[in-house]
Amino acid sequence: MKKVSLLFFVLFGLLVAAVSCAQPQQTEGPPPEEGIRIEVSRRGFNSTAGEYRLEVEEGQQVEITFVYGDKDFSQNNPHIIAIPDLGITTGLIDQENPEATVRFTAGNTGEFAFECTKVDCVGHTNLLGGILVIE
Ligand SMILES: [Cu+2]
Repeated sequence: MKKVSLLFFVLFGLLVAAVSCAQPQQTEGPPPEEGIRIEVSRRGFNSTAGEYRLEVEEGQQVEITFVYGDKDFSQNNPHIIAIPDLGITTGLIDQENPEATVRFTAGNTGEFAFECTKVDCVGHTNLLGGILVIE
């Protein structure tokens, strides 16, 4: 009888070990926020001339990558994107520097304009209607 109960405990132990090994690994903390990518071109933000709204949650860690979208254009067409009320600006976005990433925490709720500040870019008026909505 002792041998049987010993065998039972050994088998039970192996079963517990097998099950716990099969559990997927838990990662600590919430998953990182997905980065937001917005194409910037003479056609507008993501080819949207006029108002372009981007909504984020209050308190969210925001990462926006602005991507040069004028590669199909005959000339280099540099842009600089700013969110003036949040004191955020990219460097030059052009053929040589086709991506610019900004990171910030979405603080107070509200609507904050973002636009191209390179006034001589082709299609400039299509890049004046960005609105970051923090809700
Ligand atoms: Cu521009």
